[in-house]
Amino acid sequence: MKLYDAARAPNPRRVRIFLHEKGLTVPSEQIDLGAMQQRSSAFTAVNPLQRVPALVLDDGTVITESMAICRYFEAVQPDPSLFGRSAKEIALIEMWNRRLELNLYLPVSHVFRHLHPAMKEMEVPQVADWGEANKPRVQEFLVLLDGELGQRAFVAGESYSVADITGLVAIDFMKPAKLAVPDALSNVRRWHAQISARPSAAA
Ligand SMILES: N[C@@H](CCC(=O)N[C@@H](CS)C(=O)NCC(=O)O)C(=O)O
Repeated sequence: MKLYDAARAPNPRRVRIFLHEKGLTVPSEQIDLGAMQQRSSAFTAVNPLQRVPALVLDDGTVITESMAICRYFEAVQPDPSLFGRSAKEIALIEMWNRRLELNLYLPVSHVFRHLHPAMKEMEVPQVADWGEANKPRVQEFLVLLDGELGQRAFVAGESYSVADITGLVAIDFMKPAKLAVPDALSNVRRWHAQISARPSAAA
């Protein structure tokens, strides 16, 4: 088995945090996104979409998409559960993970990819207006999230889940995107501090 990883990129970090929470270690190979190694013919043969992470199983099966990789490991090792156990837990974790991906992670990523000079080569064409258009979307969703986090300890309930991993990575991705969580959103700040203190956050 081999995990194609990229040390500073947010999606591979979701998988690394997930593996750490599960207590799993997987052999990995770094893909240097700065050097555009994801576009090499060797890596394109692994993932024609030229994105990391990618997991290659011992039988040669390739799994891409961070959440598909996490689901694979959840099935291989169910404890601790990060996608939920009861029908209600599973649905709520899925709902919050999707909400965080679509309404926080993606807008932050559009801001970063369309406005940061370092992304000029990777994001073609860079559309500055699209980057700017996503800034208020980030702030609007954070306000909603702050209200939700006033009612419970973690995004999807009283237990840490994969939705918290997506949330942590999305909030940390705001820094290179030159975005910040407003001081007034104290529930988001408390939750972020709490999940950042878990050893897995350093993965
Ligand atoms: N939907 C994919 C997205 C993967 C993705 O966009 N990965 C980024 C790094 S965070 C990447 O490989 N970017 C390279 C590029 O844009 O050329 C997932 O969830 O894993």
